[in-house]
Amino acid sequence: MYGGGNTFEGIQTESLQEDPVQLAAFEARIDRGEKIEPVDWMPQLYRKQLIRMIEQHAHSEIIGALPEGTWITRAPGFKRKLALMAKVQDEVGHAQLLYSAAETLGKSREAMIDDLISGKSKYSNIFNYPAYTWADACFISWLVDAGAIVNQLANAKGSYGPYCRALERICAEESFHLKYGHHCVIYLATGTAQQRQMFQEAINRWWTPMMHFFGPADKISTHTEVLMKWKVKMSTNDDTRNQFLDMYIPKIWELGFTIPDEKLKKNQETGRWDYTEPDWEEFKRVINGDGPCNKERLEVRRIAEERGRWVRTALQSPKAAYIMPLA
Ligand code: FAQ
Repeated sequence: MYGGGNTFEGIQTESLQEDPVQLAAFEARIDRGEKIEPVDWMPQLYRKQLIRMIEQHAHSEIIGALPEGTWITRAPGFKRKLALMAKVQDEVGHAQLLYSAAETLGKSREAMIDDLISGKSKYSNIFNYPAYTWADACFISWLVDAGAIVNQLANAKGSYGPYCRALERICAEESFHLKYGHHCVIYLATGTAQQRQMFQEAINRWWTPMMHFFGPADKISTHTEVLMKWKVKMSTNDDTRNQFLDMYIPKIWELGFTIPDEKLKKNQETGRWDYTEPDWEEFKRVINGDGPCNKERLEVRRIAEERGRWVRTALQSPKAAYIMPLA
């Protein structure tokens, strides 16, 4: 098992006591493909796992806005600036939808943000890497969004109503991001030798984090089994990774770029992709706070939280609106 055993917040995942009659009725509803709503009975572990996963997803959207956000002022041309600004705004909007979905399960938004800033909660590994060049920003808009869509389209058919509805809306917006990202990459791919080289270097930098993005290999994943049983996760990490490779490797190769993995090829017998197992020790370090940009990302969030406090206070108290600072 990955991450130190089958515990969740100190609770043995397999020993939570539930009323067997209620549990059986709940599982029958899941098997029939019904949606579970906030007012419905649900096992404690289902609730906890959903909070963990939706909260991590929300944090990923809000932190995910940062590497691309730094490119808004430097994007090449007015139209690219406008499009990127809209995309970054969308990502922050996705976080709002997801925090609202997680709140229906009983954890407050403030508690979630506190856990993000203190490092208690995780967020996607991939946003802890720097976007050095415009081509890095294009890689994120095309391929990271593509990976997110593969994962989210599957999970939108899952069992928890508020999360699935949020994912449907998010996927619709992500599809525009994907088109935008693809357009940016085609432009580089059909540009000068230097532009092509820039994107090739971005692929080389981002390939390992991209392989990590779908989560640890199934044989070392902690939560997949229970999440699949209760249809929170609709595809295992390896299956989602494979689906992404199936859809996007041909597109990358078609543009004449290479992937920095000599073992990467479609295995005709298994119908799946063979690849070099990405370094899971690096993954573990990055998701636990020791990636190239973790400290910077959380510091930006902490400052934003601090600077925005007076706005939240003002919104909660109409009187405070009259004593807001001017700057
Ligand atoms: N990064 O047992 P599993 C986006 C952790 S949205 C960091 O396999 P699980 C949009 C995991 O939490 C991107 N940590 O976990 C966008 C657990 O640790 P814990 C986010 C990861 O939950 C695009 C441990 O490893 N998408 O990109 C990662 O069954 C462009 C064991 O792993 C979602 O969150 C990771 N990649 O499967 C924004 C989708 N993978 O909690 C801006 C919803 C695993 O025990 C620009 N989430 N860990 O301490 C999921 O589908 C699942 O949670 C997985 C992980 C598949 C991410």
